[in-house]
Amino acid sequence: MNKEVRDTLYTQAKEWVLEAGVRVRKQMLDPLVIHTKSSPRDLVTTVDQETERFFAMRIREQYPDHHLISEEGYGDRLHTTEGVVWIIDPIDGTTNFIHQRRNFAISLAIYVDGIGEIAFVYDIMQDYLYHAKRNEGAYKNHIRLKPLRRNFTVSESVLAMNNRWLIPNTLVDESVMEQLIQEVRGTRTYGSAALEFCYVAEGIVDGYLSHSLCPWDIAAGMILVREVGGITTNIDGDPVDILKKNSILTCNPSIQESIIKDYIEKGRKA
Ligand code: 2AM
Ligand code: CA
Repeated sequence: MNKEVRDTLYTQAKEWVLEAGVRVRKQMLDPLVIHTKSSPRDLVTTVDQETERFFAMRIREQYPDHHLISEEGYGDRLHTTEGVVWIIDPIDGTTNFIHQRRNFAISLAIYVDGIGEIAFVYDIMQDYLYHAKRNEGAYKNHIRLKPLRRNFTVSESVLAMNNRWLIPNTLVDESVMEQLIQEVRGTRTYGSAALEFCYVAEGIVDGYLSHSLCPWDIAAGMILVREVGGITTNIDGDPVDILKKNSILTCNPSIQESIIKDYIEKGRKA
């Protein structure tokens, strides 16, 4: 994709993200209509659905040859990353949206032949727009994010992770994760994967670990983290498959190897 085409696409996507933000803020004034999906913890509101529809209709009309991967059913079932693929979560952090009315975001990424070209994560309530174009750096509103700090250890880091790592799970022995939590300066749980990626990119946390995330939770965040020198893999250090669910470690390179070798590998369940 040449620069001119990409810049036009970026401008259009940005306009839609900001417009969707205005709509969400307005819709929040009315009572939310909430449904459960796979479990009582897996929630969706009509705002999630309407926001996704907003994007899907515009993309399909303006770019009929582009593809869409998204959470709430308006997307395509893709088996390849060929072509231009929009990857959208209309509301990332739906539990926060419902219970806290903050700490949720619109996540929108555009991949071309599997390579992340454009990213937006919009924290609607704070009015923070994180954005990036490949090889042009990452920004929070008009401020360019700095390259990630280097040469520090796990004991000097802050990690984003949730407490599911401490309850019986199939991935990593809980006692090993307890050791990791004891070693770091602190842990934080924000409840929006897209924002947690932004915080890694911003350097306010040094890594984020999750058991299982979908393409729309990570697609934009991975681009933002990459643009400041961070790395995103699964928890074994292997590349992420953007078409599937993955375990996730997005991280500052200074501590990535140690988190995998000194902790995850030691407690990895079969
Ligand atoms: P969502 O709000 O768009 O569903 C919460 O820790 C983070 O994990 C959120 O980004 C949430 O995205 C994501 N997530 C993915 N699958 C989930 C699930 N089954 N239940 C709750 N959160 C999920
Ligand atoms: Ca969502």
